[in-house]
Amino acid sequence: MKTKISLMTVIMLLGLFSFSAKETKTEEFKVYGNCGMCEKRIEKAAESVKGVTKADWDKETKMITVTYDESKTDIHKIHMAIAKVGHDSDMHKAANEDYDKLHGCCQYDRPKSKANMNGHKGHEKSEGTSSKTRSCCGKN
Ligand SMILES: [Cu+2]
Repeated sequence: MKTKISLMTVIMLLGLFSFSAKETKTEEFKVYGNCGMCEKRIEKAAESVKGVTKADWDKETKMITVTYDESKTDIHKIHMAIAKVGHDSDMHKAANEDYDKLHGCCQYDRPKSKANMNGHKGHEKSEGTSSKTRSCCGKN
């Protein structure tokens, strides 16, 4: 009887242990960009954050899926790292100067932001059809 109880305790402890050791989290959010070059840049930025084990951006849906260790980083740091290389996410906007540093064709239409956009008409919403993907960076 006694051995049975302690065995159960061990099993329960093991279960608890493996559960708490697994603090990885997967999240998906929007990151603005255009092409394959953007994809590499965005994923590299996300993966450069300590604790991120996987980052995968889709240029069609503009969604990034990141897997990270919650005990080492948080989602804000990932958004910030991406913004730092010039890409807006739905949480953090890139600085104008970082955006300007992007390769010409990577200068995606920014989500409606403050003033200084160069009067580009007709591209307000890119939601819906994905026909607007530019292909100036070659192999797509
Ligand atoms: Cu690009």
